[in-house]
Amino acid sequence: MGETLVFGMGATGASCARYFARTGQGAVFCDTRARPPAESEIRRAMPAAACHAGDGLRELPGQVDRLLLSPGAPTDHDLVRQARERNMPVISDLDVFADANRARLAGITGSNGKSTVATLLLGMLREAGLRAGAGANLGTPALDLLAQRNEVCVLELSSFQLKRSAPIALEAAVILNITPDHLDAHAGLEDYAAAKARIYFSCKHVVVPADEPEVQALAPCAQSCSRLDYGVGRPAAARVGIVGRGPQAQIRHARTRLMRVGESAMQHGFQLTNLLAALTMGRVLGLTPAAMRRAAGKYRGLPHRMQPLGEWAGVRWINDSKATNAAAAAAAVRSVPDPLVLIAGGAGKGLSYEALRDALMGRDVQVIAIGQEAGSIARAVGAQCPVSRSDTLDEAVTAARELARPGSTVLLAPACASFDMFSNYRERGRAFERAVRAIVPCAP
Ligand code: UMA
Ligand code: ADP
Repeated sequence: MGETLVFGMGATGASCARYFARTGQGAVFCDTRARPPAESEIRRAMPAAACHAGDGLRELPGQVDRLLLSPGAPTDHDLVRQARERNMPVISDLDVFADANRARLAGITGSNGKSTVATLLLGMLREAGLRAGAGANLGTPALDLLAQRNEVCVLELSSFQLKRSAPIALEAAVILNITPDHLDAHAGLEDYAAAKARIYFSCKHVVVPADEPEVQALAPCAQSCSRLDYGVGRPAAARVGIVGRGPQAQIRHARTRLMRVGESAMQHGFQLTNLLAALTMGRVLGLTPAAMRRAAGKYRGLPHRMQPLGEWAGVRWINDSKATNAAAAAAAVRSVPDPLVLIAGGAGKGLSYEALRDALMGRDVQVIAIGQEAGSIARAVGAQCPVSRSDTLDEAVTAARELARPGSTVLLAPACASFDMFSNYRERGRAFERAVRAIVPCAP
């Protein structure tokens, strides 16, 4: 058997090195970056393997008989063209994972909410007594999950991962929503949606949000799979829904009670929708309502996603640094009351801010725009509300303190990537938290 050329020396490349070392397979590694982040990790795992960074590799090495593309590796690179010309298999780490995997698999994709639903579902599986792990886009690369010997794995799948892999045999799969994101890397919204739709291709139980027409249009009607929808409407045989209002409302599938809304902290708006998604996935995976209820009751959310930082002088501070597109920021804005001070901006993805503008319409809100996109944000939302600009996140926090009044919420929901000022959304969220703590000494 020949060797695999692994394109990408990041987290995925490193997981390939560990897996190939463990299974005694040969590999060569390359990356267009001059200093790929996981090069030393790869050299440690496979000391004999060649690693080519930057422009180092121009021709496919003779011993290579397949090309493995990491999710961020460029598909228009000459090495990819050469592989296709030679009819060489072009695969992903998920293809290698799927060949070796023996665990039951649940897949989650969507533009927003993936990590939240994946980690909540993981909690439900564990609460049900199953040995379960979660990974792929979530952080732990899929090949590293193999070493955990799980009974069930939750795979958070990005459009890049889905597009680069053969359909994965998933026991249950959901597309949470489809709104514009990553369009710089896809041919358009249709191409992006088509990549997401691949999650349903080889799936036994298809889970579909009832209130997302874009996803409804992608759900297969094949007899080979079952389908269960979820939404805030009435429950039915084919839908997990809600009866009643407020915390006492019952979440049910047909007549089966799954839990009361008030038993979870995720009681409103998109958080409630995420709870319904996880419950519906748990339901088709055969989990008991009691296990799901316990997990939902314990779930406190992930850092940098609507993370409350505390309250000072009647002002609530919330870190939603992970809101990296307009739809996410719009959902965040809709989930908090007025008066609102919104800090938004960062590095653009070539997307429109229309969704954010619509969410701000008629609200008592002041926007503080930051980063490269400050001008575009100001142009997009300036007709709806007052917009000021700050040069740094620290300055924006100081300005927010001036603008906020008792009862206000200050929300960081950038609607943008972070790469103009930070290395990722986590660093941006931590910087926000530090800045808030520096001026708000009473925050816990
Ligand atoms: N890159 C190059 N040249 C290369 C290879 C990569 O310039 O030859 C650049 C790409 O532009 C990309 C970056 O390097 O932005 C990282 O690419 P990678 O393929 O090396 O990424 P990994 O470190 O392997 O991480 C990937 C996912 N990253 C991306 O899809 C960009 C991680 O998702 C995932 O956790 C990891 O695999 C394990 O499965 C992160 C992510 O940002 C969280 N995902 C995007 C998102 O959620 O919006 C899709
Ligand atoms: P992902 O992994 O898809 O990026 P996360 O669960 O990390 O999703 O949430 C990222 C951000 O998206 C959150 O901070 C919030 O602003 C927004 N969000 C979460 N769930 C939803 C949803 N169901 N619909 C719209 N926006 C959402």
